[in-house]
Amino acid sequence: MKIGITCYPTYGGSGIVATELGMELAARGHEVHFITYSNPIRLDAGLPRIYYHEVEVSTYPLFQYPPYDLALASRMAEISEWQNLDLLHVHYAIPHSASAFLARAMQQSTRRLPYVTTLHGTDITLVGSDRSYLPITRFSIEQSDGVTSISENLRQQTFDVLGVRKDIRVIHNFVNCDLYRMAKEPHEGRPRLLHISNFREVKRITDCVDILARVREEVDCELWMAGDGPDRGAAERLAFELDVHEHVRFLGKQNHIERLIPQCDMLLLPSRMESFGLSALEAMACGVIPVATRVGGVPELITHAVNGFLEEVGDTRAQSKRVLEVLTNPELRNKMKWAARDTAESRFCTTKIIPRYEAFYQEVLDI
Ligand code: GMT
Repeated sequence: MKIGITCYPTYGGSGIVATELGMELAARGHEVHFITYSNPIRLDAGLPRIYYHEVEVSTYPLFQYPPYDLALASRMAEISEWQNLDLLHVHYAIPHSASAFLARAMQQSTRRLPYVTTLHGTDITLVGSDRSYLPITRFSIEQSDGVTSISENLRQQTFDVLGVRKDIRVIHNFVNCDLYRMAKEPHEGRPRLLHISNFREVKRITDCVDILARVREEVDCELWMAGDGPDRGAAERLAFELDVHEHVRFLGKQNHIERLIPQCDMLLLPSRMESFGLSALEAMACGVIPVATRVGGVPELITHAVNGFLEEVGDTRAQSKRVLEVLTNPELRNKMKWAARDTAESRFCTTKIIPRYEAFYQEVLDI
């Protein structure tokens, strides 16, 4: 198949899933065309059958807000025609789904250009439910030729919050289990906690610092913070206030997260909301045990006290206790890290999930 993929190319779970999906599809013989405003961060554009088409948004004094969604629709329409694409697959409903709707409508009458929309989370739970975007989000989702959601919980929320009346196929996030592997040797030095995100408010990254301070009352350990975003300053300030700043390393945005994760012992994911929790899955594939919050689709991945822990949002005391439980009990740690790896391998490996996307595309094309 010839597939056009659009996503947010910057740091964020939806862009990562879209990029890795594209690369996996290309590895399986499909031709994949990324149509985005910059090169997706994890994209290896040197791979065979991968193409990148930039969306240029020109500005004009009249435009207080340059119309990116229109530039995207134009680019989608022309690339689809020039490259003879079979379908468009857009990740994150706003505004990509509406742009794909326009691109589809712009095709010559003899040409069919179906589009698939994948819902990732905040496109429904935060932005999509905002009154200014709700009608167009619902419309462009319902107009899609196929809709997928990355968890059962998000599927249900799309019905409940947005009132969408259309079938939605659940296709969970995935991980490449050959790339994301357990460390061969234990790392040197003290235990290491890890957090990975784009440091937005919804991620509650200051909770990670609070958890570190609590754990450090009993066990000497450090915290690695991978990523960047608006709440970094608040986390740094709290680290000073709690006198743990010497034990927190802000690593910035990381391109090879698969090299970083195996150097850590536990992953913290204290989010207020999480439709799935891709970073927890990536950690689990490396045998790094997650301590997360019981929100959204996370329980579809983590089974409490088996392959990770689930605690209430904001309860840093309970979350730090779970960290201590693992760090002070090598037997429990060993059992849980293998259970985590097994979950990733048996349910969420690319080998299991990518064929589900391929089958879904075929269904859409066959309609
Ligand atoms: O929240 C993020 O880190 C980014 C966000 C996005 O939409 O880019 O992530 C969402 O999509 C990921 C990939 O499908 C999911 O694993 C995350 O759970 C989801 N984030 C939220 O729901 C907050």
